[in-house]
Amino acid sequence: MLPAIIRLISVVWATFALIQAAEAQTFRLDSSPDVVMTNASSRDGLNLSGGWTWSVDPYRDGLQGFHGTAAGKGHQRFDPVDVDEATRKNPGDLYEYDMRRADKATLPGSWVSHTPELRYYQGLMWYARDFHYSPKPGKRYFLRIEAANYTARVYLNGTFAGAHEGGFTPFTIDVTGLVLEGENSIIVGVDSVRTDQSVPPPVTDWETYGGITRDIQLIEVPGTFIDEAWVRLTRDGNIAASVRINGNACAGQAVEIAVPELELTMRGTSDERGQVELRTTAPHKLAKWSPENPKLYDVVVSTAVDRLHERIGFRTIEVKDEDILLNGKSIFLRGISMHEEELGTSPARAMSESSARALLSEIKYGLHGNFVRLAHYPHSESTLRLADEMGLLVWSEVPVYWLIDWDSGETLDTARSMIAENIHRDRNRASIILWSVANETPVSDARNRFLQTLISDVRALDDTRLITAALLTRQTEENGQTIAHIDDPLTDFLDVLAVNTYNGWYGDMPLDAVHDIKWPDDHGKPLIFSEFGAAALAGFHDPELIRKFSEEYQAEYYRQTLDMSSNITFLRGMSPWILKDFRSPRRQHPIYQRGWNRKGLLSETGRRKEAFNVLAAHYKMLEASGIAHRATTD
Ligand code: GCB
Repeated sequence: MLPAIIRLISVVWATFALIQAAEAQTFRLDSSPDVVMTNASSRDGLNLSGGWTWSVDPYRDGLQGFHGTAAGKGHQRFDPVDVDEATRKNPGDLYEYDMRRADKATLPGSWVSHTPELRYYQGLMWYARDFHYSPKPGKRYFLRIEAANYTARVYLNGTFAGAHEGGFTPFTIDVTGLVLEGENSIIVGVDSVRTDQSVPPPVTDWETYGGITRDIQLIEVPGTFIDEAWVRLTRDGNIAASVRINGNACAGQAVEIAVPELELTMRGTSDERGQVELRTTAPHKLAKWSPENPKLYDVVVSTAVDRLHERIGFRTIEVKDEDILLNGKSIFLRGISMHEEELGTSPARAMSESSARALLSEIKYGLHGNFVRLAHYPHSESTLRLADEMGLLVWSEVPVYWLIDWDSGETLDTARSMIAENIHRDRNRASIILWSVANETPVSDARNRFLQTLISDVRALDDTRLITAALLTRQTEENGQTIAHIDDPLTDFLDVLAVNTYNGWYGDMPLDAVHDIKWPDDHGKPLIFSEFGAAALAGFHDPELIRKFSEEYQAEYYRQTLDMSSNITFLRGMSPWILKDFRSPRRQHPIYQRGWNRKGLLSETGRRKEAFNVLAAHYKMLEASGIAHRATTD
């Protein structure tokens, strides 16, 4: 018999736990975006991608006068004035810009491709375009920009409509009442400059690609609309749905979710916050999504006045001891890392669906892969949808990279918003199995606290995926043997351990010693090699010796590292660095690099290097030997 006080404590605790569970069901945080707009591209409205005029503004003259006061009339580039007409009327007026007659570029795409002078430009850029529209009474209107790098200010018909920080996640601004009948003007000021408080910080190992790099859309929805629908398979075999209605009449709405192919319908009524949580046992005939069978179902969410379509795959992902289980079966992740940068000699981060398909096809069909690490920031929604369709498992991450200002509350808020925007946008993607909160960050108490906050946000927003971070290791020498220790304190908070390891490329370890490194199994958790790699200039062969930057060196590095990996009993996957050579201003060897990080297995134009074949052969062997799906449960 428990003493009364202990019973009381357990009752209070149990009640608290129930409340906690109920709160977890709210599926939103303070850092969640006000408007999610699930499957935004399927919504009515107007795609505003295409021709925009641009005006470079390195001194931010359009925002501020030279004594720090507000910009004067002839400088306000957000003002939709027709400068030519205005100066005809008042010939004495002085304008030192003219957005209507400025040069034109096609958006989305970074300004690096507008003109060669902008190749290394960092600063403010103004973009403008006009569009014709007829807003309908009772409808609501939103401007959505899928990505503007790094901060953006949006003006509609001269009125400031909203701003956003973060170069890789979407933002949706309510412009109901600002859209006019007939001609409209939209002007966006995009500033690529990052400070030490930004995420990522100013120094990275990739090209910044300032500008508007993903689609721009004017969205039209009913006054009360379905803002978000997250539909998934839970680990206990239910189909669960969380829906959020936005609008004055959001409470008490009858909501229906149908998966016609499964003859499944769920119904509920939204609460006072416009939210509804539904769940039902998954039908027996449900075909689970996997790389081998990337089955997607049409899902229709409806209310009396709105209807939202999605394509969703259902699968489970979990960890059991040192295994990663996809649909209950142990899986080995045969992956590669990839930046959001299209093939070609002058990429501009204009990642169309066909550019993404070309790269993902090299992974799936060229390398025999089943996994991609989308580094080092959220990639475009269309790439994720493609991964769903093609059957590639995905690691998704936020650019909490290298040296973040761990003590800054603002930086933490920025990172929290980013991860929330990413998760809200992508929670319906079966392909994503891992959310990563950081890459190669230096251990400190402040950093640990920062990352633990992100981890608990991720757990609150998504209880169906696994959490990881790309960590660094500590190496020791014992009796002539190199031991790699994974002793970052963050390991306690991660579901899957991940490390970047570059022995044989960075440091002075000879190549033929790499295969012999030992990896003690100290955590009882699965490990992924989130990076390893060596650089080679495609076509560079030195007949005399195996040397850095030659294809032979890179290939031998892969052989050695893959050999090493085969001895690690708790290794469950890898995403070597990297699929394709990518732009990086840090890399300036005049012969081999010239602004490119050459660790790609493909050159910038897609030419396969020798190491590509080494990894492809390894993955083919793993696939054939069934290591891809080693049954450990049922
Ligand atoms: C890393 C970083 C990655 C770099 C890579 C390299 O560890 O995570 O962003 O590009 O190394 O090439 O050194």
